[in-house]
Amino acid sequence: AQLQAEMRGALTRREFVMFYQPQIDLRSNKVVGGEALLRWQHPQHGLLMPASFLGLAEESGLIVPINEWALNEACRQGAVWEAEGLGELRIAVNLSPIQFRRQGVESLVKDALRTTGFRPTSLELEVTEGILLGHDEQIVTQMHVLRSLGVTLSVDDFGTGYSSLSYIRRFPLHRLKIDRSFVQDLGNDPSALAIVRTIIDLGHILHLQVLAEGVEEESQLALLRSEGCDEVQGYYFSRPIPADAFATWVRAHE
Ligand code: G
Ligand code: G
Ligand code: MN
Ligand code: NA
Repeated sequence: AQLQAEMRGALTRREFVMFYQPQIDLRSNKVVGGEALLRWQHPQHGLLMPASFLGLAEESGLIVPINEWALNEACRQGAVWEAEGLGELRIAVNLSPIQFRRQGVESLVKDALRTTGFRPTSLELEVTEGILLGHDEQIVTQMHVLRSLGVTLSVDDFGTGYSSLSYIRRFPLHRLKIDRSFVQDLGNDPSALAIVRTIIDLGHILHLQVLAEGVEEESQLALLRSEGCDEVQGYYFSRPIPADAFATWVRAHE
């Protein structure tokens, strides 16, 4: 309750920050983007991870203004990096299911792009399988509008939701993000390898790009490469880091 009360003022006190985690293309070995991840710089508790406050934010509805801020901040930062010549980086922003189910996610995104001047084709929105499961016509429509803006859509934590695969065809998606639980078991669990291989094949058959999350070891990277995975992100390359550290990392990686 304490934390929830404090969260109310946290936006105006500018206590939220975005961290970024590099995403690497396995063919070129270049950084192609970054996932924007929310952090709360709490005056007493220090840097808080989403796991410790997102639940509260969703319950209270504060997730809506917080995520609006997160989207705008990520677009603003993306535009700055582009102006600085850091390259055409794609920035991926997580959208909460609540945000997506509300009407007007398109105007939220349009406004963020307009006020920041960020290139729409450089913005990616990550949605969870849960959002897609409703088979909701309104959501399909919203996604088509987002896509018509040039924004891309990816499915986060793929493979962990309910395994109704029919939805994948119905939505204008660009990318599947293999959940890190499968990647972590790659070396020691044959079924994890089978699942990863299946997701990569499925994605490619449906003309989707496939990114593997949570890559921590060289051996995982080698397996993903040989299985034809398109992109990776994980501690092996970098943890999520503050914006200035991310820019430095990208320059050093070139
Ligand atoms: O770093 P990690 O602890 O950063 O993030 C954990 C989870 O928190 C992510 O998988 C993601 O689902 C969620 N998350 C991170 N940033 C955001 C954000 O800006 N908005 C929403 N809705 N979820 C986020
Ligand atoms: O949106 P989502 O669940 O995918 O956010 C990614 C989460 O995964 C964040 O909490 C991020 O900090 C975490 N993460 C990113 N790379 C790794 C990794 O290599 N290992 C582990 N254990 N977690 C990671
Ligand atoms: Mn994500
Ligand atoms: Na994930």
